Amino acid sequence: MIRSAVTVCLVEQARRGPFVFHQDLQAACTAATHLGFDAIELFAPSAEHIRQLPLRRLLATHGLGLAAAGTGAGMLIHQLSLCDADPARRRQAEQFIADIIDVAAEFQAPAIIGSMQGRWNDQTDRTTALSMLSESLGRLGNRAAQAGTILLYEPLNRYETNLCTTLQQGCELIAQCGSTAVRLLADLFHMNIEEASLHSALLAAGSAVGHLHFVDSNRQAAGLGHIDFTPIAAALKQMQWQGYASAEAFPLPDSQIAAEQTIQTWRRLFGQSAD
Ligand code: LER
Ligand code: MN
Repeated sequence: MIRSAVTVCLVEQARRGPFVFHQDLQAACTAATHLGFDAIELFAPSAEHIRQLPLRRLLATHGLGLAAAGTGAGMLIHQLSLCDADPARRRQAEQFIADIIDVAAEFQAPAIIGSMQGRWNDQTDRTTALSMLSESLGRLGNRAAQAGTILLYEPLNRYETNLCTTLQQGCELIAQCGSTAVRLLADLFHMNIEEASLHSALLAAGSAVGHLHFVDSNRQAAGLGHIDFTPIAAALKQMQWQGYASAEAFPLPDSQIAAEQTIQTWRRLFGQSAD
């Protein structure tokens, strides 16, 4: 079953970021549940912040799950990354993510490593950066497995990372990281920039795909850009893929309309009547 999710951002520094709902968790849960989403995906400042939220109560009263928790605030607020040249900063980056893995696991949800992967640069060459990232993915994946969940690794487009930009590169990285609990997050916005064919890339990655950022070519809600979702949905059905299609889109023209547009497209593609 392909379930629907919608992003909620509680990070002040990401107020203009590609998240459907911003700042007000309760209002976001109310809107998500009214529209029929299965879950929310949370982008929060830290694990400690998540622990202080009334998250369990809000999810329970709205009948929602937690699809995943982002870790990008570590980069955005603290400029941490898993391939920092400074070993102490790398340890801090890993700890920041480990804490989010632990709290997300309490909700049976995975953490996402996207921007926290970092970039290679003058201090850290590409091979060294990739091996640092791979070692961290191995340790963090094992931690996720111990906590009863998986870890999501997200290839990003070339303007956001210079490490892995395609699902194929992501597959190679996670295959040699030393943990079997790491899966790929396939973000259709990044894939639209980097992949020759979105549906072929998904089919080739197969069971390595653990989560989808369900969004259009222009980072707006699915249906508001030029991605052809029909072959993507067919590929996911052919793969018998199970997971969340989570809307990581700008709140354009506003949060409510972006959420409505997403769920309409999700229903057309994955709703029961679409089978
Ligand atoms: C940012 O472009 C993005 O896709 C996030 O999910 C990465 O942290
Ligand atoms: Mn994404």
